[in-house]
Amino acid sequence: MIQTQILHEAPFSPHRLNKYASLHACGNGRIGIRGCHEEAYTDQQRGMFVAGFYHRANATEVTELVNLPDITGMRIELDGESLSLLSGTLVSYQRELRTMNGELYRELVWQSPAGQRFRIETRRFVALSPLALVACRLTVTALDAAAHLGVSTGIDATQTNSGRQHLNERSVRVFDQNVLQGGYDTTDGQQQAMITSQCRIPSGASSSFSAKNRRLLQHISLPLPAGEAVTLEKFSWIATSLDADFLPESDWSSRCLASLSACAQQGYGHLLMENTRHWQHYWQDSRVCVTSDHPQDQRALDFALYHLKLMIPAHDARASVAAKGLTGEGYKGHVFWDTEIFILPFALLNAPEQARKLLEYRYLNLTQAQEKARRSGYQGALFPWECAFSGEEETPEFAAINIRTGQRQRVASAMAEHHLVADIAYATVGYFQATHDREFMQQMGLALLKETALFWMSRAQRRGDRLDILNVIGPDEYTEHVDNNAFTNYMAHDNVQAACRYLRECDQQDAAFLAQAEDFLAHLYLPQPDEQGVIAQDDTFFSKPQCDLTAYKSQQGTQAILLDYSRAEINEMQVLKQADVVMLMHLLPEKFTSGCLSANLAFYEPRTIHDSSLSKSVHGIVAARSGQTAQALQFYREACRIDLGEEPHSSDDGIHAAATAAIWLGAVTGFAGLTYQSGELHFRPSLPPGWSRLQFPVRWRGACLTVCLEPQQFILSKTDAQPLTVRINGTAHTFTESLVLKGTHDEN
Ligand code: IFM
Repeated sequence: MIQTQILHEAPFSPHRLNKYASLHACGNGRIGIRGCHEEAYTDQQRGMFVAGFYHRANATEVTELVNLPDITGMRIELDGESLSLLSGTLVSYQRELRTMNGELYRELVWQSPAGQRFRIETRRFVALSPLALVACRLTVTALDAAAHLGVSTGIDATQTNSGRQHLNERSVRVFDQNVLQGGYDTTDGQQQAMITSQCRIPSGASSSFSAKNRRLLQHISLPLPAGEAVTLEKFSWIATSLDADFLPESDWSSRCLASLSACAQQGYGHLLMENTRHWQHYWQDSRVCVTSDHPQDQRALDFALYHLKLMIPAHDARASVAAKGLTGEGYKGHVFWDTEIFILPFALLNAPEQARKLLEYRYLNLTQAQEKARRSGYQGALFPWECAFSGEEETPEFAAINIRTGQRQRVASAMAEHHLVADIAYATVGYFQATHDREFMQQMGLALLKETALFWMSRAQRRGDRLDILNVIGPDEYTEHVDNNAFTNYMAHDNVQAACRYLRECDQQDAAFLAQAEDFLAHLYLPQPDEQGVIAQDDTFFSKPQCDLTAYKSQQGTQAILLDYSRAEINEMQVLKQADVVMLMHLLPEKFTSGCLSANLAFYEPRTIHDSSLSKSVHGIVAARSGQTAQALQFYREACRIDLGEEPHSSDDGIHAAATAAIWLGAVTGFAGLTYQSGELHFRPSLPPGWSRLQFPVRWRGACLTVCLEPQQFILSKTDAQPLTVRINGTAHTFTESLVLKGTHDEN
């Protein structure tokens, strides 16, 4: 059994309710359930989400991932007193997420205001298989004297997305005095959800049911003999109209009842054992192991891989990864470049078929992207900056209101943050490099590459002898509407180059396209490093004044600078929200020297607040690649703390999916220096101080590799005997089963 790190919450604090609801979420890539307590607390935000289940509440709102009716809530009454950790006395408390099997576990002793002590244990998990199953268990022991237990639980459709109600209750029923079922339609009638729940209650318990005010509940009442543990189990089946086996109403209802009953019969313990088996396969195949003087490093990696499993919808190409995964309402559940650039590499090198699905998601939305390009006056495909289910642009028109001015700030990303187009092409190339999946290339990849390339070719403007890309927002969202953002130009160039290459290789020559593309490649302006090795972020960046960011850096992640300056003012200063040129160095490191990486890191980092969670990790990777391992480790650990740090509200509306994936990226592409974009597997190992071993698996063109780095040696092994060529610090090595190299660490 692989004992991955447990994520503890201790002690209980009402201030951290929502942070831990996000961190302690359970899920399986299809369903995500926030790790809320069974009993209610005023500020606690419950949440259950299904990947791809989006809806727009009304014309003034944006589409969002629907917060579905709640099934985990329980009102627990002990001798007539409602359990609340804010009343009575909390004698002992322990809550932990068991990443090794996906179970959220809580054990506490509570002394009620009347002075009676009870031991309470709650457990829950979302099954990895079947993907519709959720299991919960409550065990109560009266420690002092016999008592009475009352539990009310069921399906609570008063749940909203922060007040926005997406669902109409279509039907509620109780079957056989035992099973609850609620049928819900989105208010536009386009999607349906069917939730079925059933409790296994001890003999001697009595039960009644109620359906009132959108709550379908079972009320269970039973005696608690002194010192005897009493257990209640609850199983739920979450079905939606997105499911492959979705059926017309009555068949659907009975199918859900039958599926749930078959699982419930097995009982919580057996189902948990099955779930443990599935999670153990996952850990066996994907775990990154680090031997470090800092136990938090392994904990961060286990946390990241746990949540990566929860966020990637491996079952359905119509859904992708939301910016908060399925752990909260943040960013409305929309999909950003975070997926292709931060999350997809993990899928690609561990379960490539999942990376293929993420790209298929974009391919399925190609027509909408072509339409967006047309509407904006361009050719090819302009993918929406924020995407949900329809493939349309979902970026809200306005950001949150500024309560001092009463003004809403327009969000310009949908109009100008176009680098996403090249990011998708970049991921397409990476997928092909790592898999040589020719069928994908023929069916989807070439279309993605060509349409994205056509976009750039129409987007660039000829000024004199060169082509410029004007009026864009690069990754740094504090700098808007600039010309020749270096990141965008280099990535666009890479995009068009890849389109030409693969169209030629796949014999899909289109003479007119290739001629136009060659002209684009020859003339697109690619800003070069200056004498210090620094590349200008855009045409005007160097002419802007630098300002002291100390105060803002100390509050990074909070966007505190927006309280002191308007966006227009920030735009005129050398202030970065997040990695931009440094991001370019991360994605296309082979285009720049190690000295150039260091120079840009040194120049841009003091000007970067890291107000985006996508920033720190990338600085860490570039620092590692340029041999500055101590600095890299510092960035890495700070990036790990975005969700795992002490800040009580950092993750209230969901974990940061990209930052979570970047914990894996930092270890693998940073400290092991793994790259694959150019076609071969490259390593540039640079273990940081305090790390004596780093080991992780890689799937590469059908082979299963294990990579192991130690300070003085680098070991690669694989299970098949096919020769494979890899590059270590630039030197090619061909091996069959294993490769052991001494003294490989990059000293530059
Ligand atoms: O995609 C990011 C963007 O780069 C910075 N703001 C948040 C988005 C979602 O994570």
